[in-house]
Amino acid sequence: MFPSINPTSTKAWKKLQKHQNKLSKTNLKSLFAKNPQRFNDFSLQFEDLLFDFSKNLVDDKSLHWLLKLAEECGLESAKEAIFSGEKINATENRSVIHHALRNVGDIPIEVDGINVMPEINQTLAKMKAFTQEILTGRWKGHSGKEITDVVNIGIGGSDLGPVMVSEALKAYKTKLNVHYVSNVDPSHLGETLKKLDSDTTLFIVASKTFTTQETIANAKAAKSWLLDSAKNESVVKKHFVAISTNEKAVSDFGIDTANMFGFRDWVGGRFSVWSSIGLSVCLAIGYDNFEELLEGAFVMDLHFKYSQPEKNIPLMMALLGVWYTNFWRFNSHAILPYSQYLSRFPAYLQQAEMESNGKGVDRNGKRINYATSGLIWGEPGTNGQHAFYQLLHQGTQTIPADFIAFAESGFDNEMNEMLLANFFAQTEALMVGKTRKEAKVEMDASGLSSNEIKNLIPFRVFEGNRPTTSFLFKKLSPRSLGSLIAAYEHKIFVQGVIWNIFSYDQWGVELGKQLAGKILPEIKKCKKISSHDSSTNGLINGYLNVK
Ligand code: G6Q
Repeated sequence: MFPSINPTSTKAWKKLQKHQNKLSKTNLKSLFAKNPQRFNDFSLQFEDLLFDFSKNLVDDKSLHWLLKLAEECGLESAKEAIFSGEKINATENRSVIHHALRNVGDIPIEVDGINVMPEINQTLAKMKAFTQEILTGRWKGHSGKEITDVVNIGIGGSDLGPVMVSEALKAYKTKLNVHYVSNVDPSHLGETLKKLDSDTTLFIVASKTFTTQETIANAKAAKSWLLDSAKNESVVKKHFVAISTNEKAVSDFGIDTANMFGFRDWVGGRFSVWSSIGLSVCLAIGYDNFEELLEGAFVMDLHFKYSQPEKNIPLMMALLGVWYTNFWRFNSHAILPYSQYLSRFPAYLQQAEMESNGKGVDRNGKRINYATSGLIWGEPGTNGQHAFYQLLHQGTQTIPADFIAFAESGFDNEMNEMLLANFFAQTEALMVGKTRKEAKVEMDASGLSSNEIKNLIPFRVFEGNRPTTSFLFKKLSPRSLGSLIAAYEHKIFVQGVIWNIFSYDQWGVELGKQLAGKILPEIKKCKKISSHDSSTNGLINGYLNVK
């Protein structure tokens, strides 16, 4: 296991504290003025991705010490540990090798002395064959009709990845309509089923554990819906398949285990889109495109594994995050894709980053006294511009943001250029702002009186100096998306190493589940409750009164 190091005890941490103090006295505009080569010095190219981090509050010295920080925190041995299958998810005694799922180079990766690649390749072959069965119409529903609609029932990691990727790659859509149901709110399944015909609908129950309350409740309701029209339990095998690690529970549910797609406990839910959890993606975009998604992630894995630190995109992403979180005390980070296709990407990253690195105890079980993951949030541009960008530009908090765009759209070029003009303009505006002088010249030109100018000027000034990172891809394709997701995964890993936390467990989601399990039988009894705090009692009793 790689060493557990308190990052605040490193030499680099102290240097960075001092340096931040110095750098806070300058601003982005002067950093650009000082170095005409700044864009060249602080941007990287990877395949068709131009990664521009020059509009960040960094200089050579900050990068030097941030790289040293990663080194002092044992990043190299941590990388060795994750890629070689060591059980770095120590609180669950598991390896963390989701990268094996996209190891298209087929390099052997061992867990407990066994190469996992043959099993992964077998599962991929099964997914491919199944996708072909459905897409060619060889697989028939109980009344002999072809499948037209697929409903993936899953939640959290068994939903967010597949739904995000299917949405992002809609341009590659097959003839199937793929729907996603996650919420135990009955309206989610109910509204989805309203549009569907049970003869032509296939359900994928996606649950690593196959015990998740919401998923099992939705799957049972879907089964009743099917049986309402089909009236015969034997039809279940034609309309239900499962993705799980729990064969017994799948079989107990009534799903033929021949139609079960497995994966292993070394895949965390939020990193499972690459596994058989991606079956709905295969059906949504076709198997070949799913394979390209894997390839895109694979090449990013190689880039992360082997590129020099100064040229390593995920490493830079991680270091910038640590720099802002721990040294500038910026506690939120916006994800702003200039692509409607990526509308679910911020939500996906919310889980990936916050569930992984939203931790307050270090790898020795000790409470930590430095910040870890801040809030991750966002919406596609330009919609966000007409909503919350006000705060980004003139609010009291500085919120570093990732801007993501694609040069080609596949649709109207004129509109796409409008979108891109906004993408370029926003990062520029956030950086340069608008001085009093500039605001005054502008208002003079618009014919305002000097009194009006005097009153309005404080509101028309933009301080600027708000950091952004731009990701400009040529095209949104399965390959580029795979690389983008994998880059964020590696960012999360690096940050977890520096923060000295366990990134791959999620104990924080347990307490609420336990309490819900206790409350459900209580509300079923329909009797006044007094066993909780007065607020919870009051709410439950309020519900019982109106029920
Ligand atoms: C992700 C989490 C969590 C998980 C869901 C669904 O990393 O573990 O979001 O994916 O709770 O779990 P199941 O797949 O077991 O239903």
